[in-house]
Amino acid sequence: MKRYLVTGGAGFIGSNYIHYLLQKYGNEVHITNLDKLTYAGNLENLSAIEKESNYRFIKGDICDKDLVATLMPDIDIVVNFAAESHVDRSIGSPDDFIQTDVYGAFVLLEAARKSGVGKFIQISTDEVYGSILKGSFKETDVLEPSSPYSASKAGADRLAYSYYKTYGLPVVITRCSNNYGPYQYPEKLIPLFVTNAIEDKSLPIYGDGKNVRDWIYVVDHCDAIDFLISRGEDGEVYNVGGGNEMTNLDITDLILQELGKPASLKTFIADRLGHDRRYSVETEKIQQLGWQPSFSFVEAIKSTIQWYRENTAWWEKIKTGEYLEYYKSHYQHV
Ligand code: NAD
Ligand code: TDX
Repeated sequence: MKRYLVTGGAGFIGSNYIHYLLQKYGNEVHITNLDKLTYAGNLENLSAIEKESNYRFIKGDICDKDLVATLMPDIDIVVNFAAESHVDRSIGSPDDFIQTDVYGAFVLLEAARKSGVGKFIQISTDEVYGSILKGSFKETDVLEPSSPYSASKAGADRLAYSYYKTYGLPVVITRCSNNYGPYQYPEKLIPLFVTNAIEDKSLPIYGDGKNVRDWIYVVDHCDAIDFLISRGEDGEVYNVGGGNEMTNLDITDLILQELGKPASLKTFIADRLGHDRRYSVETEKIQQLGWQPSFSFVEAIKSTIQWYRENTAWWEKIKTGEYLEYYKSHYQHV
């Protein structure tokens, strides 16, 4: 039996990953989910599996050295999703990003080194490269992160590498493009626009809406991580992408069309500070190993939109209180 420590497992990708592992491996895995339950952590994402005997949840901070040190000796594989993950919040208040994304990764790496875990997967991001107008970034390209979020992720990414290089910790680093799917917090583009459109609220498009992102279905990302745990080489970085580059306007139009809502909901607002124009990663390296995404964008985006239609209770509960405070202060002019 493989014993996993999944950090940030109550968030969007982490919770999808826990579902993926349990579906694929059943009792062959044991999962410890360590999550601080920040505004982005939601145990409802895991209610279907919370009673499984090979799953346990621990509410705690990856920066808590003592707690992490007690958990690590029982672990074979660490998958570090825990992070502050929203670029806009990192512009407003970067502190937590530096703390969790960099120092938290350090605490995990240090404990993993001391107890000799078999594999440490650092979930990095394509944003560490910064923006590229033409062509695509390779794993060997220079990192030029633009936001406090991406800079903190770049710090953790290289720190993880240093633990391989210096101490021989079996680290693998993934740099994935923009994920979409169920359980994504409705501050990110797709769930924000889908849920706003369902509520007939405006869709706040930054700048001219022509920024480009590559979109990957979250289950494909989970599958790539699983693939790299067995096939990835220690000390290596792997780009992961969906091969679906679209402008934000394309995504917005698609959402409106799918929901049968009017174009008048589109509202252009002031651009995000330091807004990266385009992200694009070359995925040859992971493809050479034998992995590629299996979900079609057309199908998966439809089923994602459908999921938010069918699970209004999940996001209506989120879009209250603190969320509304953030929304009002961030989107003042909408
Ligand atoms: P998310 O914000 O939905 O979830 C983050 C989770 O981490 C939450 O459950 C939160 O409670 C937890 N957390 C935060 N600080 C913590 C701490 N100090 N200790 C323990 N838990 C803590 O984020 P997500 O979109 O699921 O992203 C997960 C990871 O994947 C992040 O590392 C992110 O940088 C990376 N990533 C995300 C995307 C994307 O498109 N969403 C793409 C590439 C990489
Ligand atoms: O209200 C909005 N209006 C808008 O035009 C929001 C929230 C976003 N946008 C634009 C900004 C981006 O060009 O949509 C695009 C996507 O924005 P986000 O959903 O905030 O994602 P992004 O900034 O691309 O970062 C995401 O992908 C990489 C994740 O949030 C990161 O965690 C991940 O590392």
